[in-house]
Amino acid sequence: MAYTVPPLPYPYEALEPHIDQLTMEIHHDKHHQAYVDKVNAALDGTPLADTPIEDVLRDLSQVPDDKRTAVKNNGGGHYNHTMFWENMRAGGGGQPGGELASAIDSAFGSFSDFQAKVKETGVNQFGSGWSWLVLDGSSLVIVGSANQDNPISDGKTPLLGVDVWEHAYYLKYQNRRPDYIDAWWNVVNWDKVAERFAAAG
Ligand code: MN3
Repeated sequence: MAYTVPPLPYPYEALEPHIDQLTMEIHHDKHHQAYVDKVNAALDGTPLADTPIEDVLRDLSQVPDDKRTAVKNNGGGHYNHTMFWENMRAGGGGQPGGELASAIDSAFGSFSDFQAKVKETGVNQFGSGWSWLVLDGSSLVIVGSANQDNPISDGKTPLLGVDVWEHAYYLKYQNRRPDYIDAWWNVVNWDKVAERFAAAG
């Protein structure tokens, strides 16, 4: 079964005014679709074509040499964006509760220190990439990644990722990546992040 772009779990305009409708349309329908088409083309006819994408990315050494870069980039793009859509919602934002909140406080000092570190990592990511909250063993850490690399390929479990590619914000924020990240906190679906945290623990 080839991979497919999952439908957005909310309307394109649902994240306004923080993420504009046109950005969501292009990002979901064009960018994500292109990653899916390209990873499908790369894996077509290989034994990995029926493997869940997270299992492929967890061990890229299983991918034939001549396809590995295409799969890392486009399979990563598929996985990262699937997570990204799920980790946002209309009327999101605020702060997490429960065990995730306590874990963030003990790892980073406070929720605002956590936010500052995610932002710093995203702002300082040179070129295209992501800023991630991940579980590394039992520790919460923040890491950046270039392009569509995903921490899952380094043995970590991603819980939350901010897409800092220009295509994620340029129409509305132009060069102002810091402003985009500030606004992005208003659409985070903390229930979903808590679910990932609970499943990984
Ligand atoms: Mn993107």
